[in-house]
Amino acid sequence: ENTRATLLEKIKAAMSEKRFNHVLGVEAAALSLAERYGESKEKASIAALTHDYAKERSDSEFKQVIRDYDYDLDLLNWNNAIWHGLVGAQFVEKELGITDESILQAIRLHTTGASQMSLLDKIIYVADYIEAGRDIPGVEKARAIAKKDLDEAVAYETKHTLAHLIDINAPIYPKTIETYNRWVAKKN
Ligand code: DGI
Ligand code: FE
Ligand code: FE
Ligand code: FE
Repeated sequence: ENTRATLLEKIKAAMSEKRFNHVLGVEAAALSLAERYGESKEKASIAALTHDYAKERSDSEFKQVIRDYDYDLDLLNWNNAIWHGLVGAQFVEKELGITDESILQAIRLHTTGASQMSLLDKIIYVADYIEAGRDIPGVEKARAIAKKDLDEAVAYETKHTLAHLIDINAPIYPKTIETYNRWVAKKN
C-alpha cells in the first residue's frame, strides 16, 4: 500500500541525499503552487516526490525500457537528462504502482515541458526550477513570477533553460523547442 511514509522510503532509497532534499523542496514548492492555482495537493505532492525517481538509473536500464515498451527509438540517441522524466515515468508506474495518468504525464514532461501542458504539468515543471534549494541565476525572478502568473513562469524557465543549453552547445530535444514555440514565442 502506498502510504506517504512507504512512498517516501522508496524514493529516498532510490537516490542520493542531495537529490532527495531537492525532491522535498520540489514538493514544498508544488504544494504552494497547487494552493495558489487550485490544483489537487495530493496529486501535486505525489508528482513532485516521484518526478526524479528514475534519475539515478543506468543508461542501459533506460535503453531496455525504451526498447521493451515501444518508445520512439529516436530516444536511444538521447541521454539521462531527457530519459529520466519521459521514460522515468515508466519506472514510477511499475515500481511505485502510481497509475494516475495526470501524475505520470507531469513526470514525463517535467524536464522538457510541452506545447500542451495541464495545470499539474506546469506546477511540477515550475516547482522543479524554483524550489528553495535551487541556485540558478535568475531563480529569484522565477519565484516572483510564479506567484503572479504560472504561464509566465513556464515561459521564463523555458527561455532561460534553452539559452543555457545553447550557451553550452548542448543538443536541444525537439520537445524543448515545441515548449519554447508555444510558451515563449507564443506561436499557435
Ligand atoms: O532533474 P533536475 O536536475 O531536477 O532538472 P530537470 O529534469 O528539469 O533537468 C535535467 C537537465 O536536463 C538539466 O540539466 C537541463 C537539461 N535539459 C532540459 N531540456 C534539455 C536538456 N538537456 C538537453 N541536452 N536538451 C534539452 O532539450
Ligand atoms: Fe528532473
Ligand atoms: Fe526542470
Ligand atoms: Fe528535479
